[in-house]
Amino acid sequence: MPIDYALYLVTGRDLLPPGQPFAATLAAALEHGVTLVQLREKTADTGEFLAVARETKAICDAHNVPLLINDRADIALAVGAAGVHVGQDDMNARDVRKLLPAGAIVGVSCNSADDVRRAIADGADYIGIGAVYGTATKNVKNPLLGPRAVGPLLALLDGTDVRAVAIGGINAGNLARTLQGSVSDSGHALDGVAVVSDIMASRDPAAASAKLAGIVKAFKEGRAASAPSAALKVEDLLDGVVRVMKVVKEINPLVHQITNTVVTTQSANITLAAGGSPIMATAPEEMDDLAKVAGAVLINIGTLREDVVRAMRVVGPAANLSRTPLVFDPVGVGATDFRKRTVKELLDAFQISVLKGNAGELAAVAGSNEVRAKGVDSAGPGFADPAWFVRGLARKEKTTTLLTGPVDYLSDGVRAVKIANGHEILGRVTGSGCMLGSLVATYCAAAAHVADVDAGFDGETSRAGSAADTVRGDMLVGALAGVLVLSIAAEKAVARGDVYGPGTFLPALMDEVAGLTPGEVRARARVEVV
Ligand code: 3NM
Repeated sequence: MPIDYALYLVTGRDLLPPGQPFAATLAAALEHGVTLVQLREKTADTGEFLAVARETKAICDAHNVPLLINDRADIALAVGAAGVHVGQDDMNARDVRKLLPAGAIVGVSCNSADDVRRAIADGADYIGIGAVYGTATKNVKNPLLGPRAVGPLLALLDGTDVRAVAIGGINAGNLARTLQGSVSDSGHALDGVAVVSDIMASRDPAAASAKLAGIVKAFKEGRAASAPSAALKVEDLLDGVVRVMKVVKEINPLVHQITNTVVTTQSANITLAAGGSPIMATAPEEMDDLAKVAGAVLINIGTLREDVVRAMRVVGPAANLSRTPLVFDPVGVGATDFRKRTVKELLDAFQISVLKGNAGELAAVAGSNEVRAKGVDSAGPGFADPAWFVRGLARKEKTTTLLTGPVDYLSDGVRAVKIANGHEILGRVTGSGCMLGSLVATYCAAAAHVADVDAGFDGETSRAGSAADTVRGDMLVGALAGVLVLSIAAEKAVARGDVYGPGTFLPALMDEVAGLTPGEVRARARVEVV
């Protein structure tokens, strides 16, 4: 039987909700997207293990899904299972294989590069990489990897037939990030994910499985669909900008913004000026509801506080679940250890759609020493090759990346442009970068709407299944629209006779954003492919 690793259920009978029969959970999971099962029994004696294995095998057979047995080749043989999964403390893959019939599947748990190399050398068919996130299901002694440490392990499998799944704390909220964030620099992606509690402990294992299976399927289809063409025409991008500007005025997207206390009012106002509808909620209790209805979400970490971080932890996975564009502005991330730690944690926990920052901030996110930060500002002359840097960071974080400065650079990892609009006065008022984040989020909401319209969805159909990627819409166009609107409005504002300096500039900027037409943006845009 061919093995499909897409959604791998590892059992844990102790996690079943009270009164829920194991067989019912298993059958529901198999009927709703689970493609492979591992029976994992850590406390049962041999007789009980065998009895459960027989029952499990019969249910898996009825659904045509292969069964693997954790650790015990004897049980696998007794029930005719497809193979065995071993951990680092169990018999090694080579010895297990000797006990099993030809063609049996052998999988190995791996946490490090050494584990992966050994599994390859021992002839494993697949590896389980974990633990990615914290989990209460298993007493994990090794370091938690986070999705971004999975890619380098996947790269070790390049050129082999060894398949890979990730495991540990994976649920529907972090699944998109797990899949996207773990793609290696060489383009190696996970074959699937393994979950225990998200299905086993669920009162509705059918819905839980269907949700997970849908996200894996969307990710795989998104990768199979043609990559964005590197042959990029500025005119096409500007057509896109014109369209999203019009759409914002038509649909007035709700833009949910968790931002800092310095800029909240002006960020809300600039969103309104562009045609969006801002909501600046920060209470963790509201986050689930808002992520479902918002056209886009902005997370800005200026004036960061732990209670607001709690809200960010909720809103990110919720936005991923509804495939809502998520713009991330790591304000002043280089300034303190708290901000650095928080950004690392958040970027591991959910998939962002656009990352925006100045040179100091993005250097800190990338772990580059090339540019230093001074508080929330950059210090020094910037990157020697900003286009190369921004394209590389976009690839690494699997997100459209916007590097702001006197000239702005924008890339989705394939396409890259530079934008030469703007005015130095933007650096003399506080929060111009934050307002840019608000505008980017506003136009990304429109870009997502455009994608839904083009896919034939009418707003009534569930958008969760409406396109073959984890984010809907062209985020490069959304981000470009934000940059052009703010910078061209700034150029127009400073040219006015009633603007004498930063004090009179800010209200004039609001007016110019409100009055700016798509035609003016197209005519004044100074965009170049790089
Ligand atoms: N193996 P849940 S983590 C069985 O790191 C197992 O190898 C892990 O359970 C590893 O999906 C883990 O409930 C438990 O977090 C995963």
